[in-house]
Amino acid sequence: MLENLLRERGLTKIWDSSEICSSDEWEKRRSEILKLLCNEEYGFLPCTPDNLSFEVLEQDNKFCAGKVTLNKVSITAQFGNKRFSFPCWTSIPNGNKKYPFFVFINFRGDIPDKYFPTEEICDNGFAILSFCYEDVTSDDNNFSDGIAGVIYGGKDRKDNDCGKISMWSWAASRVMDYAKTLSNLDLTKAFVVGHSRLGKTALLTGALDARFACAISNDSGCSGAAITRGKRGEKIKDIYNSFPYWFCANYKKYMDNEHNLPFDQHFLLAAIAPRKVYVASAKEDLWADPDSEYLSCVAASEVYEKLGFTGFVHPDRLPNVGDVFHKGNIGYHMRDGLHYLSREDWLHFIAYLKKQFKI
Ligand code: GTR
Repeated sequence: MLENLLRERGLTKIWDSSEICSSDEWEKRRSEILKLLCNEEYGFLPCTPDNLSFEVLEQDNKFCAGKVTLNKVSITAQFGNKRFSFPCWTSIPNGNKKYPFFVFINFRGDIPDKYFPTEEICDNGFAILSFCYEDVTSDDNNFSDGIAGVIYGGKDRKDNDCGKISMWSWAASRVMDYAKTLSNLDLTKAFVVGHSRLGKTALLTGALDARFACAISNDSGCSGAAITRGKRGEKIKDIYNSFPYWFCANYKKYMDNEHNLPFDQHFLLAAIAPRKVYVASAKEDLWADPDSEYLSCVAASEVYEKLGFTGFVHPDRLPNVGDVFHKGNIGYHMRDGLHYLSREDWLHFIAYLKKQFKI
């Protein structure tokens, strides 16, 4: 059944050959895919800073009844004679271990937050490093503030120059740079997470930055996890008209013209392979289109299988509320309810990671 649905959508193949591929061959194809995604959709990321520095601004080692240390840290990137700083918060359990950790791209800096059950995450043995996306650059057409000001400095944005999603993703990688300086984190178990526009950002981060062992997108929808061709709810035309600054200028060519995209969003999921990717959907999030998010997982599975790994383990039907598919390198659940990053979503992410990484 699903094979027919994918055929009807007219998806572009990720990998022409039907044969198993070596990891070198895949890395070559993967870098072509990343170039395509940056060139046509998100824009190329800001250049690497000449220098990075970190400063702990505040510390509370009695957070969560004394179980967790919460630090506020300033991350500063130096580009020639320009500097840019943004705050990040680290919540790390107080035990004597190396903790697996989330890099969480959030809408707010608050801890805890409605999208962010800090104590429960830490009680489950995970640390969490979070930042507020608008501390990196504003969520609007202003390209003169934050990191955007450093990159563009008053210049116009054109063609494949980065949009805001790329900049938020750049910041998530800088948080990973900071994580590398901490001795109580397990760097082999780093997971990037985001919801909605920040779920799109988490997927791009996982695709571009191989230090993340899993990228988790919650309700990321259009230009995130969801297949664009044949998608219901939000389409490229809607998203580009409302949020042109999230993307590069080239993306507007595909408004009402999805069939000419030289890829579809399953390429973004597959670009994370052989590392893991997780897609979470909510039944009533029709603007995101849960069926299209699911079909993307089905289509991306091809790459894992050709690499000799388990891809997406799922039945041959569309998803239902309560489905939890945690057996493969592509993890998935669909819960009831609306567009939201709920505690229920976090508990599924945690269960998947515990199972897959033997945490
Ligand atoms: C919507 C947008 C979606 C989604 C959402 C969000 O308005 O159309 O693609 O990203 O915003 O980020 O909350």
